[in-house]
Order: sequence, then structure tokens, then C-alpha cells
Amino acid sequence: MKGLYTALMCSFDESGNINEKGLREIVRQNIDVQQVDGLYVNGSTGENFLISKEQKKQIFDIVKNEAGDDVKLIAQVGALNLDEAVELAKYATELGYNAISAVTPFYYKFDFDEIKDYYNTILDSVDNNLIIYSIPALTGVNMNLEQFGELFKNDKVIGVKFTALDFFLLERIRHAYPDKLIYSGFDEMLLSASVLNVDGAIGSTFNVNGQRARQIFELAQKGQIDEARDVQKATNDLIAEILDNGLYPTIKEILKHQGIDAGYCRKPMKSLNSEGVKKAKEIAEKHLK
Ligand code: HMN
Repeated sequence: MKGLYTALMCSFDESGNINEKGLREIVRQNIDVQQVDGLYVNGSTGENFLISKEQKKQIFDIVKNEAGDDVKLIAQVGALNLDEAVELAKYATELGYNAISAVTPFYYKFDFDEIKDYYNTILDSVDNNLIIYSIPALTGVNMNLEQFGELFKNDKVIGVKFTALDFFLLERIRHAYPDKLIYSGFDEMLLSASVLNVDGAIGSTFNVNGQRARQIFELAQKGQIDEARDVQKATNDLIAEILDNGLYPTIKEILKHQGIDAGYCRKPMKSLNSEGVKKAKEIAEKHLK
């Protein structure tokens, strides 16, 4: 399960329905062109928290059907409704997803026992392994080293997607739990995370910049830090402009510019105005030639 995973975008039509053709094209682009090792399905980038349970299942179906066994698949099933999370975990497992992942439960201030119960409840219901999805900036949930260790006591918790700025904690987790998988979550910090010996990365910008992500990761593994830093610089020049123009809509516009039917974002996320669309094209031309 090591390696680089795209946090998969989903294509929606203007009314917010899944655009199956577009989603299949995004899957193929990631497998055939970006050549990532796997896909992280229904994460933040997939606008998972804006869609219905039935749409989540439909996306799991389409992606598995398109990807087959070409790459590894991780299904993000985390939801505040624990019954839904369990149902999705079972669903994705039956479809053949290689692992599941679940965001830490958010919005209410759950204490750690509640968080632990959430993960164990999901895992008790399926014969599959789980990757914790930790993204404190969006969830407000900050777990410490000991709490990660508590969750890791369940053998089916095989790792963590670490989307956080706290690299002291990342280093501590790496050394305390060498057998658990750590995936770097912030694409703009991939080199720094790779130097700390993460096992892989999961990123939204890999939809359009996956090849550079691989270069950074592999150069760092070989100890070619100067070269890796150059590629991270080129990557961050791209990411800075994408963030400035609006993360998910800009990635979709770049994909469209490359001939992929990436569609619209789900409301309340807004789509780009004509100036934003123009800017997205310029970004693609400038950084992804
Ligand atoms: C997901 O769940 O879709 C991703 O794994 C999330 C991923 O960590 C991205 N984070 C967010 O979108 C919040 C990053 O790839 C991020 O988009 C990128 O580093 C730009 O900041």
C-alpha cells in the first residue's frame, strides 16, 4: 500500500449530479498519464462532505469499474453518521477496495474515547484495513502521539494520512511506529515529509501534477535532495497559483484544459468566473507544459 495516491476529483454536472463519463476520464488520466500508484476516493478533494450516501456509493462503483486492478484503491468512508460510515466501509470492501480510510469525526467536540470507538466500530464491521485521515485544519481534531498509538493498537489500523503542519509530531510518529504507513497530505510539503521517511503521499494536485510528485518522492528517497528541492519549487510555484485562484475549481479547469470532462464543483462550492477560468488556463500553460 506504499506509494503515491491521487486524492481523486469527481466530475459533477451543473445540477450537482455525478458525470460518469467525466469521472472515468479523471480516473484514466491519473492512472495512464500521472501514473500514480493508487487513488484515494471520496476524500475532501472528491467533495465527499457535499454529496449523498447514494452518490458516494455510485462513485465507489464507477471508480472500481474503471480502475479495475490497475492501481490500489482506498475508500474514504468517514461520516458523522456512524451507521453510514459502517455501511460505506462494507460497500467499498465488497467492491474490492484495498483499504478504507476515515476522517476523524468532526463538528461536535468528541473526546478521544469517542474517536476511538468510532474507528473500532467501523473496523469491527469489515474485513479490511483502515488508514486514519487526520486533517486538523478542517476538522479541529488534533491528536497527540499517545492517541495515535492508542488507535494503532488495533492491528487493522495500518496507518495515517497526515495532513497537518506539525512535522515534529510527524517525526515522532515515524520513529515510534515504524511499521505503520504514513502518507503525507500536503503536496506543497512533500519533500519535507519524504525526508522524514513517509511511506507515500495522498494529494489533490496529483490529479494534474502527479508526475512531479513522483520525482520529488523518489529523488528524496535516493538522497538527491538538491534535485528534489528544484522539483518541489516548480511544484509550489504551481500550487501557490492554484490556491490563489481557488483549489478544487482550478484543478477542474486545468483538467478541462487538458481535454478531460471534469465538470463543476458541488454547491455551495462555487465555480470559477470567466476571469478565474482564464487564469486557470494560464496556470496550465505556464506550469504544466
Ligand atoms: C483528500 O482527502 O482529498 C486529500 O487527501 C486532501 C489532501 O491532503 C489535500 N488537502 C486538501 O485539499 C484540504 C492536499 O492535497 C491539498 O489540497 C494540497 O496540498 C494543496 O494545499
